[in-house]
Amino acid sequence: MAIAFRHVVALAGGVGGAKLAHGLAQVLPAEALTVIVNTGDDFWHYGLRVCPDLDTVMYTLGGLVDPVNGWGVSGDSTAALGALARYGETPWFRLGDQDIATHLLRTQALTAGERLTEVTARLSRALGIGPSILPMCDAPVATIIDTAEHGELAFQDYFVRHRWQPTVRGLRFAGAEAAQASPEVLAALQAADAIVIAPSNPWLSLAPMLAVQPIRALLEGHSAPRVAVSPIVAGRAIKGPAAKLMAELGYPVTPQAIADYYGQVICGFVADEQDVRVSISQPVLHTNTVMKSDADRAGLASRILVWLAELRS
Ligand code: FO1
Repeated sequence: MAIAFRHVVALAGGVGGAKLAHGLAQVLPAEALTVIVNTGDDFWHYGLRVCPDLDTVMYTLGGLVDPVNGWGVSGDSTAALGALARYGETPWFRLGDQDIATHLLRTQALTAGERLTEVTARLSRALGIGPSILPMCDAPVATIIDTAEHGELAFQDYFVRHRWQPTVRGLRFAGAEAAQASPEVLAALQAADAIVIAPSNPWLSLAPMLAVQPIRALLEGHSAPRVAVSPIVAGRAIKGPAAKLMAELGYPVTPQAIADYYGQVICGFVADEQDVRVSISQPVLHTNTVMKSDADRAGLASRILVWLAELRS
């Protein structure tokens, strides 16, 4: 496929975002792709700085990711967790032994004063990854979930410890008001000639990014074509709590509600072919968005790029 773009920026959260980023990486030259990743789910765990969405994107583009979970390293052992249990700990967050190496190096670098952007670039390069992977910002931002049952929960407490079962009443992004997009994120967005919002959870993965100054304003005023891919297909989330959370926050569980939520951030919307009957007010591309194989990822990425080129002209 002849690629009509010099610099595509993808905004991604966890597993769904990483799959589309991998599709784009298969069809674009490495220097033509930057993936900006949510860090609102980052947290400190046993003294280590863990950045699950960043690592999910890094392991996916590096060909290391666990194909069943979609996160963590394929074939990883859990000896460290077993050793923690020997001390009476109840490890609720499954950190694999190889994964811990990433957190050790990142924590060491951050403690020595390196920026998260810099250490992420170094780790990605070491894994042989060509496209740029950028955290949304260098300052810590923490997604906090207000739940009916437990009040406010830190993101991973809600997502993993409570298996996203508590009822969500609201969300906030602690630290976002003081955080600024990094110079690398600003440069990537300014140079972008096409922007793709991956089928990540709009409230949990994209909203933290849009809360970091000046990402929303840059997107809303951007001259490049900008599309979002629906994480909701036929009334259900492909993975994770998107459908449940939308219902709890009072939204209809439809692709239209997602498109409305993004508003001026996008100028086109990609909905699944199963949702052809759903009315969507933006220009819409109906296609298969369910990515079961590497070929599905590349196929979806190609179709989106072709459509972006049409939107531009
Ligand atoms: N998700 C789980 O559901 N359970 C886990 O124990 C878990 C561990 C984990 C370790 C490293 C990592 O990079 C991701 C991990 N995830 C786990 C996924 C992660 O919590 C979520 O996918 C994201 O934070 C939401 O996008």
